[in-house]
Amino acid sequence: DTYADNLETDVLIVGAGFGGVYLLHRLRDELGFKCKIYEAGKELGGIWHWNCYPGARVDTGVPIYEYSLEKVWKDWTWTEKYPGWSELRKYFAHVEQQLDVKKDVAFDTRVVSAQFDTSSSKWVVRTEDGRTAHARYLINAIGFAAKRHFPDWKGLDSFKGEMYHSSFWPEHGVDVKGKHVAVIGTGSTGVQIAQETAKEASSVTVFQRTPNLCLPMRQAKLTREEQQERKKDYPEIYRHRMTTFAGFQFDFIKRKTLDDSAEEREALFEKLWQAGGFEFWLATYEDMLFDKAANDEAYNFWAKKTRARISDPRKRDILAPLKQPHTFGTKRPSLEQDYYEQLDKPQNDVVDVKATPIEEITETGITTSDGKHREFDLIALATGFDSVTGGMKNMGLKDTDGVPLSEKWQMGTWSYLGMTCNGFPNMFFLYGAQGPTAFSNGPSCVEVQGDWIVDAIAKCKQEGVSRLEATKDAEEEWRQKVTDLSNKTLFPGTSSWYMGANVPGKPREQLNYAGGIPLYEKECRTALENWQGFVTV
Ligand code: NA7
Repeated sequence: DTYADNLETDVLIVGAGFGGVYLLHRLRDELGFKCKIYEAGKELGGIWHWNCYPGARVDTGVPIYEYSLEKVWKDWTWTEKYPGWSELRKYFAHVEQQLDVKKDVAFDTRVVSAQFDTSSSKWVVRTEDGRTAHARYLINAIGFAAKRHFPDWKGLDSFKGEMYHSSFWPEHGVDVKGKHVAVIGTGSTGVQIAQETAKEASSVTVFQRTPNLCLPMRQAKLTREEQQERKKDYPEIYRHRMTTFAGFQFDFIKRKTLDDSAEEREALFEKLWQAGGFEFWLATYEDMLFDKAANDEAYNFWAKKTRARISDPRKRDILAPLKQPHTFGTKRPSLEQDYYEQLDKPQNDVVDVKATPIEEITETGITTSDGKHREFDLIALATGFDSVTGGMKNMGLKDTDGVPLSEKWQMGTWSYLGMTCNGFPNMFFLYGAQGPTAFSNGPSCVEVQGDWIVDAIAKCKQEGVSRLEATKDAEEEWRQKVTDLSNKTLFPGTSSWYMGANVPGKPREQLNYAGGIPLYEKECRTALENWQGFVTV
């Protein structure tokens, strides 16, 4: 029984999003392991279960943001190029129909502690409501946004209107008609909430600390026929996505920005801009994220295009300043449809909270440091997450000496291959720290790492290995590799959640592997060949 007080299983997976479901399917259905999933939410889907705020939508176009499993894509049809959250939920219902996952998922089950018992060589995992599971392998598939971030503003609890963090949005929606809405934060989430609520609310005021250098989404309706027609190419599309840096259908072009003439550059930028989506970010010149002069060209093009869409000069200078607020693409650009036009409307506003930070949330609204108090009916907190590491630090994981992972990772993050940790034998994680995570398409990352984890577990079984553990040296080397790769890029110079810089007190370090999926896969596969960097017992 999946909900047993004392659950015995070969593999315990935590999280039933893209990662957990993929692992369960491969380990259970292809390799015959006994597998269970513990999931804190009430349904499959991970972030698409939690994210039901207005406008929540995936920023990766069909058919890239989905499983490469033919069994799943064969009979599935999307209605839009960039699907919204409710369609992603339907996708997971379809996944359930095809893969029959749920019988092995315990929902409403939050893990609060886990430690490897060296005498039995099994993980002992406890849940919030007092159940215990024993498993030979533990896999954390909790995603990179499992722990919410709330800044500690004075008076946060005193607001008498409605206030929701984006990932706690009421499932059945909130009627914003006639309401004055504040959106705090301009990450992908804040941009989507502002753009969508502006269509119905009386007013929307965005509190922006850093401008999001948004790219045009160019949403499109999709027909069943055109998708059916394209499906003959899907196997090749999915094979190809693993050969690209970020696991997409496109890749950086092998040319440097300043090698082209100004006209050629303008023409390429225009082409990428018209294509929409992430192309202007990830299908551009190969030096854009490495060279400041190259990056300036991208920023200037972005600013020219975006400023032209905003008629109010004050708003224009806040949303799309002439002076680059940070190097282009070193914070996650959101895709937008009419974000700028919506905020340009007279009833809507944008407040620059870098210039005048939020000082207090009151019973009726928000006070900024210039003494101005603005009243609202609803405050949307789009302030993000303790991204990448926060979730795993929050699960009560302890190493074999009883030292919490939160302590091990207090001054920085140590892992091997972004999937294993010294002191945590037979534990794997994916779509987390020091993997391609934030620099890749989620399903691509999950499949690269998931396949590796599946093969590692199969190899352990085949070789009679009862305990697989990364060495300390291997961790040090991996951390160095992650840092070196990042230091060649422009990412370290920008305060972003990629660098742990969004949560006060969090160590500043690169949290993601910046070498791209093909190189990452090669490194992981080499290590697997002869257990390089591991101790096996
Ligand atoms: P993000 O991208 O972390 O965005 C959070 C936003 O909240 C960001 O604009 C922050 O400004 C802002 N923020 C955070 N703390 C404050 C304070 N104290 N004052 C003002 N503004 C603040 O989270 P999202 O949910 O939008 O997106 C998460 C990822 O999920 C996304 O990148 C996708 O990959 C999917 P800052 O930029 O730090 O100045």
